[in-house]
Amino acid sequence: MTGGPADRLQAALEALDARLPRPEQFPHRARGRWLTARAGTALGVCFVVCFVTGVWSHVLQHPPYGFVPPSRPWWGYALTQGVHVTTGMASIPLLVVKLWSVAPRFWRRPLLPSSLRPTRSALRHGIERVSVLVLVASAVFELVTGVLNVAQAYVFPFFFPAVHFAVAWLAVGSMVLHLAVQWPAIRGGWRLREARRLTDQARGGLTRRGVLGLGLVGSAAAVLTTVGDKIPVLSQISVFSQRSQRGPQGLPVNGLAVWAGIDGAGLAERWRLQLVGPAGQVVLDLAALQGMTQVTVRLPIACVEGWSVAADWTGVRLADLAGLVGGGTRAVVSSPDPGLYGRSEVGPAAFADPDTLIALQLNGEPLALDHGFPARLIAPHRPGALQTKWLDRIEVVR
Ligand SMILES: Nc1nc2c(c(=O)[nH]1)N[C@H]1C(S)=C(S)[C@@H](COP(=O)(O)O)O[C@H]1N2
Ligand SMILES: [Mo]
Repeated sequence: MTGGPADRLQAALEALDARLPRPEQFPHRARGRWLTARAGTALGVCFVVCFVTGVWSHVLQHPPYGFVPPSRPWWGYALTQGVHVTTGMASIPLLVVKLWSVAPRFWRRPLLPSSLRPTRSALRHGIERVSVLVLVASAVFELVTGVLNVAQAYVFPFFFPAVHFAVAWLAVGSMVLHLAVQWPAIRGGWRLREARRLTDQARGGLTRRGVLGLGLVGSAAAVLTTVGDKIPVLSQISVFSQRSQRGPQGLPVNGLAVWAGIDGAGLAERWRLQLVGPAGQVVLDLAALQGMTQVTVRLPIACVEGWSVAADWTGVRLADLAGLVGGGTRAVVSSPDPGLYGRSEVGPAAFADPDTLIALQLNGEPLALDHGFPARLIAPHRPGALQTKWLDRIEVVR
């Protein structure tokens, strides 16, 4: 009899293995490749669309060096971000069904390394398990942080956009790996037509069609209950999206004046806009801006949270103002708001766009204080976060 530490460890592992559950202990007639392949494909399609629109949204909000964000089509950001948030919401019930359908497989053997000497197949098995773990963890992380952000519950101890973006690559990378490994099983699952033989325990309960239907109906419900924040006719049934009509002048507010330290008392008289450009500096008061050519455009505020609401904006073209200080190709606009969105850059396409305004009015009235009184930026195809409010300085760059 050998009683070395290696043997004792081996015996302990085997004992533990015998006590842990096995996949066969969780039978259900709906579980199996038929359901997994279909729920997984629907989830995969949602995830890919969500990823692509998310990357585009990220690049528009944080343009990498040398990239010029296009200013057309004017509805581009509202569409991409609307699709991003909607496909994310649609993914949640599909992910629940997909995980339910494969969950017992977590207990597949070998669960623990059966020997201390790793074999090639044990290694392959281990890598596959770790990649599934990364996929599930990153997918759940993306959906949870996304929902919290949309709900404006900023509970994260990290900068949401950077982390949500980084983890998305982890999710997509492990999804590609997962697809490659599971490709035969997915194809097999789609080809399965005839009913499988059922074990006695597995009878009863929902059929696989029933569970898949539940996932798809849940997905449609998730979309319908949230999409009203960008499609006004659906706002009545979209109980989870009451953001569409809140706020003064029929427009939701993101970033209150009090948070930004903006005091409205006597602001109209006190306020000055400092314009700096290649030809020098000009300081304008509100009357001077109102005396310039006024233009009205209809453009949405399209927030990263997925809501978008269009409005009529009236003000002075950025290019006209830039002309007062020698013109240029781009600008940095800023406000006294010390927060993250207190300033933004206007790239060459937006700078030259005739619809890019320093808006003084919203829907025919002077801007409400919370919408950026006395002056804010409004530009086409621009993330809401970059439609900077309470401007007091514009720096024109050649
Ligand atoms: N100075 C400043 N501008 C800002 C913000 C802010 O917090 N401070 N919030 C931004 C965000 S995230 C959005 S979605 C829009 C919302 O504009 P609204 O409040 O007029 O709807 O303003 C943007 N401009
Ligand atoms: Mo926003």
